[in-house]
Amino acid sequence: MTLKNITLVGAPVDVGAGQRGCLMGPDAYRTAGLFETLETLGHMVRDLGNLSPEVVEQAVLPNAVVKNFSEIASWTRALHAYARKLGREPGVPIYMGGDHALAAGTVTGHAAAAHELGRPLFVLWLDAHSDFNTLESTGSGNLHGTPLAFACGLPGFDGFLGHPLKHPLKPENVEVLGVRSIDREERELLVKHSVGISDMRMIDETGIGALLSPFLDRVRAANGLLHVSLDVDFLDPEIAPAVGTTVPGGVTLREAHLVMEMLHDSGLVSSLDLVELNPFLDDRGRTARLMVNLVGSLFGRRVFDRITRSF
Ligand code: NNH
Ligand code: MN
Ligand code: MN
Ligand code: MN
Repeated sequence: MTLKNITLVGAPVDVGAGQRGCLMGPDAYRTAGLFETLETLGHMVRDLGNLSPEVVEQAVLPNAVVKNFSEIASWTRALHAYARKLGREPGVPIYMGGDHALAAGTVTGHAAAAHELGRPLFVLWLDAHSDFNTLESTGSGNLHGTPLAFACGLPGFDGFLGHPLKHPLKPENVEVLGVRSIDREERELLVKHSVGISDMRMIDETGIGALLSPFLDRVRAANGLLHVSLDVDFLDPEIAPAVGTTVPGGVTLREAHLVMEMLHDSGLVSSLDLVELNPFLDDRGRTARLMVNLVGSLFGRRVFDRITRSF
């Protein structure tokens, strides 16, 4: 197994979500043993602690319903700069959220770094939602519903970085997997921009592995970098209750582990977001521990290895 240099970064942002509490996420991952899990697998792990954003001027909003725009713009700028720097170095950063608005910074920072390395960035968005609202289309005004649209260069987001996005993702290099809740206008935007989408029906009919494989093949064929953005609500709420936006009918434990194992085997993952964990809603830490377990699978733990080691 290839051992990695893994960098943990906490991003305790929670004003992008409709409910408070995700700011406790980074500490919940630490408490659930994320560092130790990765270290036990043999990786070199460092924890850079939690990031805090720069101060931003009040911005003029295109849509009065949008909440906490200045705070999210501050986080976006801080995380973008950080991810851009980490993305040029060898090793795999793990961004411990925090709500999904943090991906506005991490994904665009890694897209900029990939551009500088002369490689395309691909994004696997594991989520019950597609987070493809613009500042115009959002009905809730919660900015965690918008980062993928921003990262794909949709208009109206210049306030996030204070200038237009220079290196947008190609929407066809994105795969949204596990989706089961899309807003009406958001759906039109996804279709218009040809974003790759695999919903729960496709997972049921085809199998999650058969859907993921061709995407990984494309990343490999393009010599691409792969950013994975894992939203807790990708998982079925029965196994992962600690999230403000549960949607029934989610991905099972077995499907989620298969995805993580396939990602590990591919060797392609270059950066990872862990988002939307709300420890305030957890049941004795079980969602945090499940997420840590999944990350363990993504970084090489196997049931078979465990059996051979302990018997
Ligand atoms: N689409 C909805 C919105 O824009 C929900 C987004 N909520 C999420 N996304 N949890 O992952 O408000
Ligand atoms: Mn999300
Ligand atoms: Mn450039
Ligand atoms: Mn979601």
